[in-house]
Amino acid sequence: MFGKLKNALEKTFSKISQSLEPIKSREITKKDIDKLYDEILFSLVEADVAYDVAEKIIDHLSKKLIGQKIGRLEKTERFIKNEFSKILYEILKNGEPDIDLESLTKKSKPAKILVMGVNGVGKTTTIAKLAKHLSDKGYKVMVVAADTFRAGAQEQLKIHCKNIGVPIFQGKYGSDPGAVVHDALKHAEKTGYDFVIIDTAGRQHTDIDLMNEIKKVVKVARPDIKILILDALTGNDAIIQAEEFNKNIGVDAVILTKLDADASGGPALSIIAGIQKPILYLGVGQRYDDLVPYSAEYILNKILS
Ligand SMILES: Nc1nc2c(ncn2[C@@H]2O[C@H](COP(=O)(O)OP(=O)(O)OP(=O)(O)O)[C@@H](O)[C@H]2O)c(=O)[nH]1
Ligand SMILES: [Mg+2]
Repeated sequence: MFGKLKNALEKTFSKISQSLEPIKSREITKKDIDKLYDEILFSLVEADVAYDVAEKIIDHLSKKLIGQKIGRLEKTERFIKNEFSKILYEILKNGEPDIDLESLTKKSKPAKILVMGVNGVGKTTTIAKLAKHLSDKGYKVMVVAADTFRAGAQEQLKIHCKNIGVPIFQGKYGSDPGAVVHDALKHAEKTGYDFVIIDTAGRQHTDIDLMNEIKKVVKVARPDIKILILDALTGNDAIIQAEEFNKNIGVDAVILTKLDADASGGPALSIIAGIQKPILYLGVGQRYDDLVPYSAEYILNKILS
């Protein structure tokens, strides 16, 4: 996970400190940094960090370095690493959520979680992980298979639910997902569930009909939280997905999946920096327990450890 970015940063730290070594006797000037600017930018962009994020990191670093006096090489390298770590932490901290799923049950019962996103990002798998997580904590959870569109979607969720021991409310293929959700919620209210998690069909944000369809589901479900699933591997496109879903449906929080498959790290960092939404969890594998709460520390450790 994140090897490419980690290597790029390590190289950058030693490159900057080596380049600054000859000017030991005086303070670092803007001119010294300007000479290095393109090189640092290039190494970050090469590790798939979005251009504007890379610029933000370097601008911060420049501000910190200008006026500093350089000490021994190792000391300089440590200083640079420290400053990198601070700016990365600041960027990553923005994604930390001020909401948590469990608190939703305090204001509504059942608490309704709507999960949405484009095709194949990991919605159904993440729902199984979430359902298991909440059920393990002692909550009564029901999952709704409102993907009545893709062949096999109902069966896929049914297998997950059987594996984790959580009940499923299924719909018929081709039926209106809004109607499935309506019936499911009626059932859940009667039965006394704490959480209802709604799985929806994958849809491209450019598909007007399918975006209208999910608007209808939202109207019927009145979810307590609308979670957008984003695939860490999609990089910049994930930011566009977040903007479009937010504009059309409203996004309360994000879960970023497939971090384990992100050999680079740059795309994940760029998504976290770019989406301007709280990130609840990270998907870090295909097993049910491969879901970790998002924190700046977690990502920072993966990038800089
Ligand atoms: N490595 C890895 N794979 C994941 C993760 N989350 C989901 N996947 C895999 O991604 C693939 C698609 O997952 P689904 O859960 O079916 O995705 P979906 O968004 O429901 O797909 P549609 O319903 O077709 O839109 C599956 O092979 C999952 O095992 C993750 O965190 N890490
Ligand atoms: Mg699915």
